[in-house]
Amino acid sequence: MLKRIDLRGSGRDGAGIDRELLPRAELDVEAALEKVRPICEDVRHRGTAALIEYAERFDGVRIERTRVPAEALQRSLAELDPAVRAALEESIRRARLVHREQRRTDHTVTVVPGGTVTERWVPVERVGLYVPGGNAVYPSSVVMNVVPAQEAGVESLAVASPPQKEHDGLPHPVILAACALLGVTEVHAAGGAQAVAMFAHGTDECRPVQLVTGPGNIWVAAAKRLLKGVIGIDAEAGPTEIAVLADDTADPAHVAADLISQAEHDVLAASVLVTPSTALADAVDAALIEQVAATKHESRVTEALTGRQSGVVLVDDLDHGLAVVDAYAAEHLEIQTADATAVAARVRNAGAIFVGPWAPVSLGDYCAGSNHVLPTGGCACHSSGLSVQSFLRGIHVVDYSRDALAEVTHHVVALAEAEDLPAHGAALKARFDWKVPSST
Ligand code: HSO
Ligand code: ZN
Repeated sequence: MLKRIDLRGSGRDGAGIDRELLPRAELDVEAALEKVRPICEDVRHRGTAALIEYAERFDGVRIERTRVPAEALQRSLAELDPAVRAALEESIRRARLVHREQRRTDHTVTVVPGGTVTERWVPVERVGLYVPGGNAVYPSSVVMNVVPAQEAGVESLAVASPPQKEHDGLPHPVILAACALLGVTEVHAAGGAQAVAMFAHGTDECRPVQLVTGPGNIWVAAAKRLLKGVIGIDAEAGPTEIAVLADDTADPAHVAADLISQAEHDVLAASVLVTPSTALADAVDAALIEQVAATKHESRVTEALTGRQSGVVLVDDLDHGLAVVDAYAAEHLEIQTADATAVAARVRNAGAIFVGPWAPVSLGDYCAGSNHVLPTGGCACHSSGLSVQSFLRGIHVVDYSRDALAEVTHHVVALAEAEDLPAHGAALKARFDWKVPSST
């Protein structure tokens, strides 16, 4: 079922693997920019009136305001399936345990006697979180975005999600219930690019935010790219991806199930198995054929697994496999090998690593305590997933005494002159009655 890429004996370490052998799908966000620009401008000028019109045009529903009334939030929570409520509560509890530990404390370094630099960690004051509402309704993503923001100390948090025709123009009720469980009180029925513009420019119902996070479709990605600068944004999320590094100790049925689990998201999702064992590759393939036939979203999964972006990579040994998974830099990487902990410790590039037979990616999607908003498209080689840090800014606070400044003035003056910026040096000299040289 999966195409096979045989790197055994090739001497190839997998460099460029995602460009040639397993090319990741790319969305043409640039092309969407031109469509999104007038929508964002319109929201900037006409505010809520524009959002109401776009709800009718794009979501097919008449709304009177974007702000979801408090009673609707409470009603959705009251009507939530108790099993889903219990699961969300556990997901939130575990995520809080992990993210609380990511908080940072201010740190002061005494550079010289009387001269200190403190790094002060300050949360962004107001954040907008976008939650998609189309094919994918992911209350778990509400948890993964809201929990780190709250643990970072963000004071004001607003959620936007598309108005749903089936729900009287309110966002999906499970999204509303998740917001209520998390203590989010400001939710707006707004979707697509117009929701990002609402966050960026503000309306009479929604104060502008400073940072927008959360997944979304191509229009949301284009609006984020367009308005970056007016607002901060998180990374642009691409299709989800799973790589499994496995040897013949792995259970092929479990490996197959995990590959299918992420293929279920999207026809463009990437499922990659890297193994030195042809026996495992054969067994996983057989298990895939059996399991895919029985899975609910069979056609989507089949398209993802047979797409150019998915496949089995045969490698010489685990060292070779590690080089390949590092080159690929998967969003999610499972290690299903003997001594998985030691193998996992050697991985350099991955959004998140799932160690051994009892840590499937689906656990991390919902209830491990880890965050599931992770770098895709190979960005795991330079970026991290969403965390408390994503909502903090480190501000350097510089505090020098007269003596500490006097002692370093000649160095500042020398560097300023080397850069032909004598006024920089003069700013220090002026404090010590140094004569400012005339510029002849
Ligand atoms: N695997 C997705 C997150 C998700 N899975 C949400 C299920 N719901 C990207 O990490
Ligand atoms: Zn998932």
